[in-house]
Amino acid sequence: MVVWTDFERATIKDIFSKIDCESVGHQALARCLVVYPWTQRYFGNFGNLYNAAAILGNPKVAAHGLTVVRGLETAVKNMDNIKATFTDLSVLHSEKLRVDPDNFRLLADCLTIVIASSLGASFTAEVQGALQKFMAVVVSALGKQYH
Ligand code: HEG
Repeated sequence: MVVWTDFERATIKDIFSKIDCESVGHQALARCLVVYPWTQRYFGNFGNLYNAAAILGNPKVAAHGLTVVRGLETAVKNMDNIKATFTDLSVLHSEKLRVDPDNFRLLADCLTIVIASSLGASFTAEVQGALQKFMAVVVSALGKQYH
């Protein structure tokens, strides 16, 4: 089981209470699709992903970005049980969506970058440490049902 310090718990809750979930999700998913273009293959039904402007302007990317952040919020509410919380989501990504689990880290990094730029100076090294630990646990949990 993951052990969280009081600082880490408080920091993660604080980050998710402060960020604009819609904007962070949208920007992060758009970045993922631009920076790592092979991730576009899972979103064949999203329509126009032709270039960075099209990706950013695509309402399905915005909507799905919010869905991803809502998923993270579920993990924030269940910090002592993230693996179990994400069992079904991991099965879905593995068996139905067939997402290569290496991609979880790439999206997690994009989320971290967007959150960092939205928090500005308050995104200290210690805050980054807490967020990256949280993302690592999420990435691990999402990859747990792959076999
Ligand atoms: Mg995934 C669906 C969360 C990474 C591709 N993703 C979903 C859903 C959630 C979610 C909550 C909706 C599940 C449902 O309908 O029951 N995804 C989620 C998280 C992360 C992640 C928290 C990592 C931080 N997803 C991820 C990555 C890819 C991907 C890296 C592909 C590169 N997700 C994907 C696709 C769908 C979901 C294709 C279905 C989208 C749709 O058809 O609307």
